[in-house]
Amino acid sequence: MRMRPPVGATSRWLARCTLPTLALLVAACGSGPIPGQSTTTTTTTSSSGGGCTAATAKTSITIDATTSLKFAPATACLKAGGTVTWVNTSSLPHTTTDEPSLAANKADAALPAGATGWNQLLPHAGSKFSLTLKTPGTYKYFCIPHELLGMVGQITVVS
Ligand SMILES: [Cu+2]
Repeated sequence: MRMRPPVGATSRWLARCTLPTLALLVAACGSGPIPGQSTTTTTTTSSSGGGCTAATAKTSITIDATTSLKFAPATACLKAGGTVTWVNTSSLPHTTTDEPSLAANKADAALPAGATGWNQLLPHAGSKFSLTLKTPGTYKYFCIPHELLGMVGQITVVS
């Protein structure tokens, strides 16, 4: 009697393992870091952690809504009760908005518990909007037309 190799088992293994593995490899090659290329680990100073303290917080800050579809500075540190003023420095309409219900990406809007959101159009160059933030915590806001292009900002308020 001859022993036959388990052909059926092998082809089942091939179908089950090899193909998904190949697909995984292709996916990994497509999206993973390129070997040999240095992956820079950017240490972002999260303003909710280090960086923003009562000592470094400002009582008034100005944030530009720019032509390059950014808030500048993108992160700010404000003393509780301080005033933030947005200025449209571009010829495009922008908004400054912190209303979770208006965010395409929920992570782009955040308010400390008990704080009130806002939504203000800055229609043209020179448009300004000022707001006093009394409640300490992290405020994440965005520009409605440019949120998905990365026009988001964060203000940390400390007491
Ligand atoms: Cu905008």
